[in-house]
Amino acid sequence: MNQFIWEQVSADNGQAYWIGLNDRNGEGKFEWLNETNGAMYSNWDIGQPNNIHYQMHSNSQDCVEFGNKYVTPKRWNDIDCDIPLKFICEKSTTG
Ligand SMILES: [Ca+2]
Repeated sequence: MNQFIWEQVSADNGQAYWIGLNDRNGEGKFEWLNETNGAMYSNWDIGQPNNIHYQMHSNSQDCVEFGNKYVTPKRWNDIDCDIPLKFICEKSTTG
C-alpha cells in the first residue's frame, strides 16, 4: 500500500475505506476494479478473508476494506459490500 495513501487513511480516526477489491464474481477469487490481471499482491489481516455472514447484514463479505480501527494497520479485511464506507480513488496521470 502506498505510504501517502496510508498516511491519509490512518489520520482519519480509524475510519474504514474501500480499496477497490472484491470477489463478487466468485467466492475467494478477489479482483481489482481497475485490473484484469489475476496475479496480485495481497495484504490480508490475520484470519482474513473469512467471509463471515453476520445476521445484521444480508450479504456475505465480498468487498475489501482497510483503515478500520479493528483491523491491523495497513492490513485488509473482507466485509459486506452494502456497508457505506469512504473510498480511495485512482486517477490517471496521462489525461
Ligand atoms: Ca472479514
